Amino acid sequence: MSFTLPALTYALDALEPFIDAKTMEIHHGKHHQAYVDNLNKAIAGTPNEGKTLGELVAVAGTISPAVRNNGGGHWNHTFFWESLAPHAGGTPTGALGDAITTTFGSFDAFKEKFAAAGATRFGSGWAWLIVKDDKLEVSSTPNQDNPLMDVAEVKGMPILGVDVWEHAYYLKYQNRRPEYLGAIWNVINWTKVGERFAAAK
Ligand code: MN3
Repeated sequence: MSFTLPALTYALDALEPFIDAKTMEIHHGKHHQAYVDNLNKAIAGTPNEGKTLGELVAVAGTISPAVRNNGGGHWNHTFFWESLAPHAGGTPTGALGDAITTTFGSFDAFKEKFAAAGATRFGSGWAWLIVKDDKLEVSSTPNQDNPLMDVAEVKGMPILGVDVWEHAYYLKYQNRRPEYLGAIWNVINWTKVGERFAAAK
């Protein structure tokens, strides 16, 4: 059994104008596909073949860099596509909205902290909102690492992840990563993030 690229649940141009169709086409169809293909190659004929993606990610520090990077890439991008939706964004409500206000002071303060985590991640990586010891926390990881990995500086259960690799925004935003991180709030699927929050508690 090998890993496969999950189909998007929305059209490539559905996140316009915030994330352009060409970026989505290349990001999902080329970059994510490559992580899947390279992960399958890296585990073929090894004891890691047949393990779940979650099992591989949990032991990232003890497996080959190819499995760590491509397994992380597959996990992170699958999670990212599900974190986004057309006609989404707005302000999270319910238990998640309350927890964000309690933890960060306000939704705007949270957004600032999250964007800062993404903007200051040197090189390529990810910004995260995680649940750690029943509390919300903002963190970031390098490359294709994530907070579920044994190697993560800050470990926890991710409920939102945003890709800050240049391939995620360069066609539209070029070097303006903060602008991309400002626009992405328009397409965050807070319903999904709220479900993850409920499951993580
Ligand atoms: Mn990416």
